[in-house]
Amino acid sequence: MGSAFPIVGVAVGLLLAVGPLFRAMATDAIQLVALTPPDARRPAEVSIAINPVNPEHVIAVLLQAGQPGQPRVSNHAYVSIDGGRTWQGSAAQNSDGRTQGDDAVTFGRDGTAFHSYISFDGIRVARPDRAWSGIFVRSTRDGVTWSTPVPVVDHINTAVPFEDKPWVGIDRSADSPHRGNVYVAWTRFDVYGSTDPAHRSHIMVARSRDAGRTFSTPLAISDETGDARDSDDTLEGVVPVVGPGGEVYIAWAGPKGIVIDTSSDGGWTFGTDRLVTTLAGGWDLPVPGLERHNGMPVAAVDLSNGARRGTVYLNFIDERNGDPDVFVLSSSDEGTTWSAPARVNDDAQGAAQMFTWMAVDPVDGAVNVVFHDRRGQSGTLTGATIARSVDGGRTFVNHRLPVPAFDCCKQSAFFGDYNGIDAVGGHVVAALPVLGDAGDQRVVAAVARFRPGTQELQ
Ligand SMILES: [Ca+2]
Ligand SMILES: [Ca+2]
Ligand SMILES: [Ca+2]
Ligand SMILES: [Ca+2]
Repeated sequence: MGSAFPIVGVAVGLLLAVGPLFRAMATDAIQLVALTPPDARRPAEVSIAINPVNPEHVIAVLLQAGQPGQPRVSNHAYVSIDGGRTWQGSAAQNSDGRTQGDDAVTFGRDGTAFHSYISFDGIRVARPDRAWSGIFVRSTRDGVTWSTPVPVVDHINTAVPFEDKPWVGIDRSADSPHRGNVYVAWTRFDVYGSTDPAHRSHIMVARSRDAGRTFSTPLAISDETGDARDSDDTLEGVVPVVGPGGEVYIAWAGPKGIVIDTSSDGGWTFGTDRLVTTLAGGWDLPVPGLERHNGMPVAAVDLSNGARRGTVYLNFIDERNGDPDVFVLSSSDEGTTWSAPARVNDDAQGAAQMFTWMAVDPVDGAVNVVFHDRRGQSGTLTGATIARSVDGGRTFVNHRLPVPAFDCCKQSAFFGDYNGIDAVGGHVVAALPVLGDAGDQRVVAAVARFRPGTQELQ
């Protein structure tokens, strides 16, 4: 199902203004294109991955509201073979007509991509007609043809417990004894949204040692549980990442702040959770005009052959300065000790930054971050920024994306939980939802090509 359709990429704004006056502006060389077609309904929560074998091949996955007669919300995959300039998309399999979302995509070392997502029905309903709660993984070589989705976990005729917010990570290191392992981590709600203190949230992990064909029994790795409300005191935000020696890092946000747990045996056992940082205001950070906004942590490891190979990075948003700011901190000793957080956005205080995501380039080790940004705007007008560090996350250069400022407040927009970004060899592709003048929501891609290891845009 899901016919492919071509999308014409549109280079916007300053690309056309090539006068000498504009050449010095950072946005000159950043290209903004449509990722979703005009008939995509409320696309959001996009994850994006660049193929390390062929960096012109890029896959994005996201959720979209259904057309009449289709499931309420379902997921789609979009593919580019020209580095992110043009895209074509198709709907994911959804034969049960469930609600699908929380998409994540990651490439393995050999150019196989894995897509994880939730697939459910019947939450927040006392006696639903239909109920399911599953997490699935499928794989692809080209982004067009996908394997049959494999359940990591799937409850039939019930959404208790509710399995939520998964992320997929791959061991891509040639030196790892566990290379090729596929890890999926997520939040298990005893009862989703429950205020009963007996109902808890847990961080779960499962692994596959056969390229996603089968998964292990889920293992609870969180030493302390959270509540089940889907807010500050709920355990959420896992992004499993793997270091050069196969060490697995899983960080999440909860009542104490961001904690991390690690595995040194390929995901068979995990250890004692360690606190990385407190989160001022928690991870649930409401901002005007958005249905939901959070600062859950994003993890990445430097797999380059540079000086910082093996450094673990965490990216998050909190309100330690009084309003939402984006931060990055790092560990060069496998998560034992952490640097002080560096503020990524370089504006004065007072404006909200939102929906951060981070990619550490496996070629040059640069740290690339994307977020929505209200700096320099009045009220709820919103733009977007990518920021890049070539000094191990200590300092960042901010580049305003050529996104026309849009007003979230005309409608309470649902952007989900995250944006997408990936980077290979200085080629950075970010994807995020924006609103048009008529309030129409679409996902755009920003393509930037930096000279590897530098701040210089090509
Ligand atoms: Ca979500
Ligand atoms: Ca643990
Ligand atoms: Ca909060
Ligand atoms: Ca701010």
